Amino acid sequence: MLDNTSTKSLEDFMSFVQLRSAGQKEFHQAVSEVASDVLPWIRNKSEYRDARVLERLTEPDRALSFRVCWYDDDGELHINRGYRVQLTNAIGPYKGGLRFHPSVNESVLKFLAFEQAFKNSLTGLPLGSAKGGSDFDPKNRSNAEIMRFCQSFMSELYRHIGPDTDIPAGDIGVGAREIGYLYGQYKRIRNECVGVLTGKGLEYGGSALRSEATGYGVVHFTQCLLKHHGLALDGLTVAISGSGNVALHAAEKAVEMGAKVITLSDSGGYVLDPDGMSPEKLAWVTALKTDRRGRISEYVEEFNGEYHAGQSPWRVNCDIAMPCATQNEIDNDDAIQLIKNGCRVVAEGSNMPTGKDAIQSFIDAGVLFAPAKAANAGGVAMSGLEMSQNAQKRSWSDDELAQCLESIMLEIHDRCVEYATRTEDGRVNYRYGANVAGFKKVADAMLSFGVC
Ligand code: NDP
Ligand code: 2IT
Repeated sequence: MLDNTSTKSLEDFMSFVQLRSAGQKEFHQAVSEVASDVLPWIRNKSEYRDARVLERLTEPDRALSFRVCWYDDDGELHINRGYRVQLTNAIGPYKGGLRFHPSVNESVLKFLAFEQAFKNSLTGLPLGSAKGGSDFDPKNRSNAEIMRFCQSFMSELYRHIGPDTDIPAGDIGVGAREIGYLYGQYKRIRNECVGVLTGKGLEYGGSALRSEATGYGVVHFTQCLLKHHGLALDGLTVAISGSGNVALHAAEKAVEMGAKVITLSDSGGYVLDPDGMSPEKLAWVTALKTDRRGRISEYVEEFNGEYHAGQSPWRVNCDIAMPCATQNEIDNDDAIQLIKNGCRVVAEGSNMPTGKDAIQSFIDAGVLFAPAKAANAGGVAMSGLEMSQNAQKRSWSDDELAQCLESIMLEIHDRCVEYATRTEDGRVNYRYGANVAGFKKVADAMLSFGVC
């Protein structure tokens, strides 16, 4: 066992983490990004250092993995691996999404659960942190296959979750359809109608605005950041990656607020529409992706524009970049190109889309950088409000929830600003502010519990 590494350099701290989680590179990346801000902040705060709070947070409360067997439509048996990483319940029950994607492994879920701890803390709501999912690939699977997979997955997961214990939700590959199948199976097993999942359908206990909340929240946060620096969204050009839940709702809200959205993407490539995407064009993409489950390349057959196969949208001229697809979408070369092309703001819709050196390039160049744990927290915040509605057994109106979302995003912005460092010309370092503000609440709760 290494000495108390909270008192040492980032390198020493990371060697402690790497020793205990060999090969988990996404997890190391997420921890290193947080530790590079939190370690200097706790340097003269012995209460956190002596209790080794940051190190304890790098060891999940528990990480479960389980076998998931299911039959495809041809009667062939498949075996996938299911996971739930319960990172900390210091400030509330474990809370975080489920991801179904072939890239899912323990490292990816530990990074996502680690990020979730600080994000959930920033919302101001009593939400602990977890993440789960499977290496199951839902692409090109029939509804019946998705249903059988979800039923088999929940047949094990149900024993580890509960409305006051752990409340999963959606993420990549898990949307309204999957949440329906998962909740249906939970109900069959437990014979209980409770708020054990969020992102539920409106007919069976879901919250208005949950599906929109992450993307809308990214745009609300961006507006707060722009306003704080004397700027406005109206008339700015936005490049967005992804064409799933987060990307399409971010695009919709950005257009509503007067911005011009010129790109969307999927894992095949990106489309550039120099005229900008209207609400009608975005509605067409939503139908393409949710009803027909088609490819973004079809956009240019329907509308004007260019399709760039195998590329991401970071070579275009834009004022704002909003990565909304997956982790590590923007490397340092992309960052340098975006800066050259006039990008002034990066707002992360996806989790950890920007590499550590790319973040530093943005900050050094004076680009305003909104980290995921702050900018995309609207989704889990609305999940928290879904839990409150389920506990009260009532539903709040669209207007009430829209107002709650806007004010939560403003509060998150202001929490970041309160703890952030600033450049000489007054630009806020939101990465630092989000990491420290997110850490402080979880750490203070952990200190109250003693050593556990
Ligand atoms: P969806 O499954 O709805 O959409 C994901 C999008 O990203 C699709 O367009 C998909 O393309 C693309 N994508 C996924 N993996 C890759 C990859 N390896 N390379 C290129 N493109 C890829 O997921 P969400 O919109 O819900 O999630 C997007 C991001 O936002 C994730 O990082 C998620 O963790 C984060 N997030 C989601 C929240 C939510 O409430 N849903 C809340 C907060 C964050 P294709 O279809 O071709 O795979
Ligand atoms: O990354 C995330 O914040 C989510 N996928 C949403 C989690 C949730 O519990 O709503």
